[in-house]
Amino acid sequence: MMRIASAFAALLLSAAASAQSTPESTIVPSSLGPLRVTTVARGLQNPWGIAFLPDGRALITERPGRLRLLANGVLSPALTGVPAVWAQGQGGLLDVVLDPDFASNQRIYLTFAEVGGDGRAGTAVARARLVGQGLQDVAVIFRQDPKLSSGNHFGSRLVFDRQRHLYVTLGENNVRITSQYLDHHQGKVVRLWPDGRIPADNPFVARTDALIDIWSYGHRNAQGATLNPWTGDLWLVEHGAMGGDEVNIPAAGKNYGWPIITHGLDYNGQPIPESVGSSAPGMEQPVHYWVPSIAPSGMAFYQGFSMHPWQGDLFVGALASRQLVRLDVVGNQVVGEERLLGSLGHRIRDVRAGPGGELYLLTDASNGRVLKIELAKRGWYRELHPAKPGAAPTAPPAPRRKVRPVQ
Ligand SMILES: [Ca+2]
Repeated sequence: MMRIASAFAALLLSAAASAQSTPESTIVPSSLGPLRVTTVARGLQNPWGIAFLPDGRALITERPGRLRLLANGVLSPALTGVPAVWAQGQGGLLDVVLDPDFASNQRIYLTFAEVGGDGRAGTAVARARLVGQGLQDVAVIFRQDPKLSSGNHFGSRLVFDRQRHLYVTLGENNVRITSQYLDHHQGKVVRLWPDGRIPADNPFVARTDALIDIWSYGHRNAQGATLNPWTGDLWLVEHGAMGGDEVNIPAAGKNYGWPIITHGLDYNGQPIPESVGSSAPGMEQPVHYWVPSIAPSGMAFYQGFSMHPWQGDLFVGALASRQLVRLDVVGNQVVGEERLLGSLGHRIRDVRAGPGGELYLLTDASNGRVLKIELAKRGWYRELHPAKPGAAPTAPPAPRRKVRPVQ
């Protein structure tokens, strides 16, 4: 019996090894040349965030509450020390990012849904040190207050800027009007120091009627955010209801309008009850929006090889439309849009730039995957110098229009 069991185990191991040594790869078209899509790993349960370590390994969250390491196509068991999460609906273990000084302090940051005494949940942020196969010195540095979610709209992406402010996107917990309440964390972006302290130059620090960690408000549910590497500005994508998904560049103290203004409708096809239309004084317009909805999630600017055809482009993962969206960006404007990977049918949860100038995606499924995306034709740009990781670019990408203009 033991012999059969070990033979079976050996067979499994050999099957796993062969799966790793011959990763599944496919070619799909794009306006900038064919793309190679490679499955780097599979078997992840609703993976949500991926963060690359300096040594090339990657941390990946799974929404039920596991954090795993990916090394050479092999997933580790769940790391120890991860905070307990409320894995209901859209809640669970969500984003992961590294500290800007990870190489010296081994710190990472996680967002997760945390339940309160009345059974409602909110977004929380923990930081910890990654030591071997576990987390140590785990501390919760932020809690959404109050907790209003019964399973919807947690946000929640984490982004560091160049001054080491930590931005956290917070969903409105599906309680629409709270996005406009400055004494609520719902529908906000907050700006913190890495230990949870509040920067003295946050926009509402002088207000007695506002939470002073708020950076911007009037957001619905921002499940994607990233730093524009050329401007240093935070960019985010947020879900609309029926239409009206938005790209915004949240500025200090500004109101992005939800639910008072929106380019979409409620799910029943009627106007959002609180809405006055698509614009109003004192409320910011998105830099780009989608009708019908694509359900945007993770996003990343491409900053790889300096002359790469993707350089300066913004990639957005879409859940509902099951695509990778490439946006042509000039300055703070979106001037073109291309839909990619639609033939593969994956809900795309996260998009990150990888260490070798590729894009990495997470697919949202019970058997979720890590996909690597690259231009299939290895052309002249490969000869050029790659950008140094973390280095400030010397010049913004030249303005250009590569695909059809946005209507
Ligand atoms: Ca808006």
